[in-house]
Amino acid sequence: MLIVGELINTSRRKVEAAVRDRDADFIGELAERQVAAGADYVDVNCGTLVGEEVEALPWLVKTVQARVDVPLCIDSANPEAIEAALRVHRGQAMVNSITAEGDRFESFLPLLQEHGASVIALCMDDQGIPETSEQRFEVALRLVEDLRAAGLKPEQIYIDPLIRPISTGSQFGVTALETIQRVKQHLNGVHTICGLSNISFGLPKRRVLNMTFLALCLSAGLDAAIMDPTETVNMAILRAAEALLGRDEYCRNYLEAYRQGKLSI
Ligand code: THG
Repeated sequence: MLIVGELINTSRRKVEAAVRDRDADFIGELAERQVAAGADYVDVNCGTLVGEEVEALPWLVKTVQARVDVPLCIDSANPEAIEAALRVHRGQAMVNSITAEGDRFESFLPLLQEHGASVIALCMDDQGIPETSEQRFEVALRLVEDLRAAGLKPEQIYIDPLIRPISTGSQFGVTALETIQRVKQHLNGVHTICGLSNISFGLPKRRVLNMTFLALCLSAGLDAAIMDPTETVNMAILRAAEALLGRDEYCRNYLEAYRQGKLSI
């Protein structure tokens, strides 16, 4: 399971202040803590800084990569900000995200081709986010066909079913899980990813829902998660679920996590 650390996001007030002040220590430390906790990628998102992303996003990339040696998940809807960030990124970045919306697809595609980046593809198009898993899979299929026709390999593509809170629709958990299953079953080599914490929005004891949903997603075949790796409960559930689902040979990662004291819940 690939872990994308989500904490460097200006929707969090302290992060927004740090990015505005160009506080490299604060951002660097947040990156280090996530990588030490097990993040394989670090997400960088400054979407709340409207009109400033084109300068702020490449600053984030340089600041994070000065402190940690992992590739970044470059999280923006703005193609100019993505381009500026890709220009300064070292290694193979993950672009977060393309969609099947006509304008968004057209503007992001050449950036992926030029930089050889991986990409998260959201199950939405010009009609919005489809209601059912059948319809979300149809969008995923179209995205994969179009990305492959443009030269991307299946392994470079991460389909995100899009998680909507179960407080706003009781079937939204099932819809996401079914979409993950369909992609894994029908699209050979294509990866799945999702942001976990949205599932519990508007409900109490969110960690209970988040960790249970993480286990269910793993069972459905999820390959990667955008999450808070410093949340020890999630990491413990993750290692346990991997071991139980035969995704951890000789329970090696589970035992290693135990030795490092990382299985406390
Ligand atoms: N899919 C993809 N990208 C994504 C998401 C997704 N990027 C953004 C988001 N969803 C995942 N990232 C975050 C980052 C921070 C928080 C949640 C998700 C967070 N939230 C606080 C909370 O939930 O309590 C609220 C913010 C605060 O601290 O005030 O921290 O789904 N491809």
